[in-house]
Amino acid sequence: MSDLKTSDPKVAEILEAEMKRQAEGIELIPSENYVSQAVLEANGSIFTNKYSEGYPGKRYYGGQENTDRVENLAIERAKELFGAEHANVQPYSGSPANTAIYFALLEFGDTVMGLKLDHGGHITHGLPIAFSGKAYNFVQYEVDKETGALDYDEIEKLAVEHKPKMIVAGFTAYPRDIDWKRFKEIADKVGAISFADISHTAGLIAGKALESPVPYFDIIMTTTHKTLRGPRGAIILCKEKYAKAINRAVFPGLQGGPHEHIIAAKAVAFGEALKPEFQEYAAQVITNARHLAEKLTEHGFELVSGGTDTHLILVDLTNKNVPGKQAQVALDKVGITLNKNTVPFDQRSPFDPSGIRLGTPAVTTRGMKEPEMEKIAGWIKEVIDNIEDEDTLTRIKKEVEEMCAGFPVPGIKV
Ligand code: DSN
Repeated sequence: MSDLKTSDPKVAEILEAEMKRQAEGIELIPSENYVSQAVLEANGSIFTNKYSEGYPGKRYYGGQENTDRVENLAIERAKELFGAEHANVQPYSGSPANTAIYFALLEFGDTVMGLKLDHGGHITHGLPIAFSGKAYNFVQYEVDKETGALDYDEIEKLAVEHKPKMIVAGFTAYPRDIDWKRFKEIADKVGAISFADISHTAGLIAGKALESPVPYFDIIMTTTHKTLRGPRGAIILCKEKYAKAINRAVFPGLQGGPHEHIIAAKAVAFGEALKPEFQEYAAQVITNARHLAEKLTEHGFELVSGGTDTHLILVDLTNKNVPGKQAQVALDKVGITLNKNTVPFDQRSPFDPSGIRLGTPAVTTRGMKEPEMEKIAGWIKEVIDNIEDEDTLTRIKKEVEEMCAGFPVPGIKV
């Protein structure tokens, strides 16, 4: 950062502080990860200088010989990675990508089914105060109260009753694997378009650790910065018959110029995910999550659905008498970062919910394995049991830093 340090020491200092925070702490937010130095370099590249409205071969500005090459490379790698017929790599992020999908395939007011936010869905899956919930007639399905898992018979019943034009199978706080085939059968039964939002698990699917919806579903969207370990952004994959509508909805329907520096970084990340070692990574993410879940359970924590099949764990802290917000703040103090989260049928507010959400994509990127998961579970227990004991928190912070020093973060030299 030598140029930045000279030209803008204030910003350089903030970036250095953030590097230190990322390197010295344990990142358990399940939607976060550490990208490689190569992804960082493409992300911070001179493509940020270039406008390229349109698509490769059909742009509205000159000087596109290199943007076309990099965008085509990202498209081809995305298709290969997921076995998809068509890929659009331009969406700025998950929410605009989901909005583009609705805009491409629905009329305002159409009936759509999506998982309720506090049951593990997303704001773009029909939250009443969000654009999705206002523009479309969303029918929200829930998880089962007893098991905390999806009840496919109930989803089928709702679909038969409401005859949605689209069914969204998308998840941001759901720890279990998805039966894509069953979802598709339900969609087919009522003539609905099937749309999978795999933002959280895309890296595990690309790494062949979880089953893919691509063979079954019409449309798939994923962000690129979670388990997929790329830059912040999104892609849309679909069957060829939807390609034209999707492309038109992304540009010019919703977006202007694509961010080609991000697209270059997406190409790099897809290239990395195509390598065999990414499959080892994906498998270890799940092994780590299962181990962490097991240890947390041994420490008396109640996990929604009883465990995990993925990278993500949702803990209901009600039995510990500690609200999610207080837990998040105390864990932040020791350098363990996770997020407060509602649990299904939560009696508390989303600003101070009953649960915490955590996951293993970032710690696995650093090379942490089962022994480290055991330590992390122990520290979480100690913090929750001694939430106001500053001495304990100070000691744990030091232990966390000592462990982290042995696991460098890609792209960060502290
Ligand atoms: N904000 C993302 C997450 O943390 O899951 C979803 O968009």
